[in-house]
Amino acid sequence: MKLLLRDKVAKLSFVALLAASSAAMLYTPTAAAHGEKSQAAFMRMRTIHWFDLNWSKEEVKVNDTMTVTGKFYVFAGWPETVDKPDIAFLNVGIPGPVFIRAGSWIGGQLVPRSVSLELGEIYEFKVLLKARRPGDWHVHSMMNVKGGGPIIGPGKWTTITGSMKDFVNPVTTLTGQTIDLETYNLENTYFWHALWYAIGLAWLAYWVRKPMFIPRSIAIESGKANTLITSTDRQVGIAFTVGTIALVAFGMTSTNEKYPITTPLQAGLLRGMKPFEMPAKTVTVKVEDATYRVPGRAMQMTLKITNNGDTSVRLGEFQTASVRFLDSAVLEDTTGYPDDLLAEDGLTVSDNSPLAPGQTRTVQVTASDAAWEVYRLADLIYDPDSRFAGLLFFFDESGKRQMVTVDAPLIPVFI
Ligand SMILES: [Cu+2]
Repeated sequence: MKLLLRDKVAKLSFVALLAASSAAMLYTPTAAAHGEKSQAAFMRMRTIHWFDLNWSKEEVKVNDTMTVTGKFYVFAGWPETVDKPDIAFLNVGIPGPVFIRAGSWIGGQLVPRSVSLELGEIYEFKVLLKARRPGDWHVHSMMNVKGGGPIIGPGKWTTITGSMKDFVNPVTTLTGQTIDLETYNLENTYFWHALWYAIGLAWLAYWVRKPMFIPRSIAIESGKANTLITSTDRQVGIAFTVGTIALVAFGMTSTNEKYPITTPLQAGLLRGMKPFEMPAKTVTVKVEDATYRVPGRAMQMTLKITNNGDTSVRLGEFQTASVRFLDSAVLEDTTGYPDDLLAEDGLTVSDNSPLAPGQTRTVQVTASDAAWEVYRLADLIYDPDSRFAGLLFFFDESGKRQMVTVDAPLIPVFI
């Protein structure tokens, strides 16, 4: 009696677990952000440096499009622990399909598939997005690197207005038929899912009715395993097998008849992407030392800057992991860069007077902002290889910009 009760409980728990796990698969809650802050700081600082980002709209209606454009520098000092971007895919980081990606380009070339990127090069990119689901969404640029994971760029809040009911995604197939990908053959998808689900449940229901677990174990141990399966069980088993094979065969024939022309999903790798040429560098920078002061949330670098050009220059910006530290006396942001990633006055230079051609000057540069902690970049100091890297932007008298990269060890200071 006791045994039977225990078996019933076990059966019920099994069914409950099954129902719960199926329900969990169907339940997808809305996520507002994507854990960009929890990605290791060294990944954001030493892999892909995103800059000159522009989100063409802050508010967009369902079915309207917007673009995310900018440039990214594939860091020359790519960490050894992350696979090189030999196979990479330009993407966007958004909470699910709230936009559809209508197209993406690197260096003007359409990149619907993976690309091979060269370390030390700069590339220009553009992603065209079409609004699908209303709401406030954080839209990031993103590079998926095989063996490296998704490398996320800066995110900006974008609002989609309107109603998802109105969303359409028409495409013309190679056979000249125009279909709406949003709803195309949806009934068929629902039908087949429901059918296989029902068959699966029927199969389980048939066996769950019988003694399970403990009685079965006892029967097997006492050498009565043969008694567990009746001839009806065998017939049912055969019926399910034959039925499944017949259903698959029928599905395949009817699909082939209805759609005689199909092409496989296209994959492959695009090589030789065109890099973006930045103006020639005339400034050289040597990092003498760099420290991060934990209590002050500030990074201090001693930089030896040499100007080999023919016009004087000033340091206007330091950027790392998408956080921009500006010296407002030299540079003000007019692009609407996300506030939380912009330290408008976060860059202090001990002497930022114009550095004349031919001159060398050693300066103390401090990049301070709550972003070090908020974006968890300071976690870097707990890495076994605690290095930082970033982009320095210098501006000459006519406002022309040049970019210099820095890459050096970072020593934490706790007092
Ligand atoms: Cu985000």
